[in-house]
Amino acid sequence: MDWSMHRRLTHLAALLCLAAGVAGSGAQTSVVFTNNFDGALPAEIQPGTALLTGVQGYGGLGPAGNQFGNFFLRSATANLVTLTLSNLPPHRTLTLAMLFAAIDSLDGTGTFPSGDFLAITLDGNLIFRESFANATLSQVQSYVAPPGGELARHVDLGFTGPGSYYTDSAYDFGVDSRFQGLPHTNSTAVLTFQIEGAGIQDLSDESWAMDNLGISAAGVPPPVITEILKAGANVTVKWSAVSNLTYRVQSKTNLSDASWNDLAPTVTATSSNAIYAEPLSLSHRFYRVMVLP
Ligand SMILES: [Ca+2]
Ligand SMILES: [Ca+2]
Ligand SMILES: [Ca+2]
Repeated sequence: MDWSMHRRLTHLAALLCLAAGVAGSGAQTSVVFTNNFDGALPAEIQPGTALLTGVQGYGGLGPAGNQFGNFFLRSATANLVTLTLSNLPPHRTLTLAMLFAAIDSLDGTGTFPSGDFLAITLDGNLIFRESFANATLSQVQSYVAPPGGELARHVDLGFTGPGSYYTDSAYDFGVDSRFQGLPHTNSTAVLTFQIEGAGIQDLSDESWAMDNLGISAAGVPPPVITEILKAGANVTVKWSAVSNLTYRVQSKTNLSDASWNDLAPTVTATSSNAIYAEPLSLSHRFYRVMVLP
């Protein structure tokens, strides 16, 4: 080993420590969509026949900072509401939060007029399908809310009624773990919401609404450099990665250099480790890796 190579390896060893030292931050969570339905509908929502509607007696239901208010998106049963998201940041899971209004005489599980199931899909995969019942106490509702999830049950909150078959219920899906940490990595996501089944009736008989809809993305661990080696005529940089995510490697010759150089090409990971090689002759000594959106 000549002197210059010794110096290089000394620097590479020092860098390995540096990279491990700065990589301790945890996975990040970011809100990628939120809407309280109090203004014009955003382009991401395709409502079908659903309409922005005053919340009536639902107003104020919910925990502080997450209450039904002003308007929500009210839908007839059978109508499909679609949320289409694009340009999502790198992520491994999505979490859905919303306030759900079960309005008037939804009839739960059974044969007509029963058969009123809220179905939610993510990229065509069913992630939730449960029935909701308001009309009589003997009807079967399959949905069981977790603690804090039921905001009202069999209460007159407006729309058709009061009383008889037309009482109403309200739920906070944001506290239900079933909507948290949904596996997802694509940069686009399509969510659909629909009450379907054998029990579909008209808007004056039964309906539903959503308020304070939010989607957050989480779970991208920061890349951690695990190895920097001289391999033949190259220096190789290896790091922990997530399949299908794209990474950029940067380098600088001296740590005191003002800026990092973008190395080309970027690397799209195909496994839990990714690797980049550059010729030794470029004399870079310090490397870092970032995940690209
Ligand atoms: Ca609202
Ligand atoms: Ca009602
Ligand atoms: Ca029904």
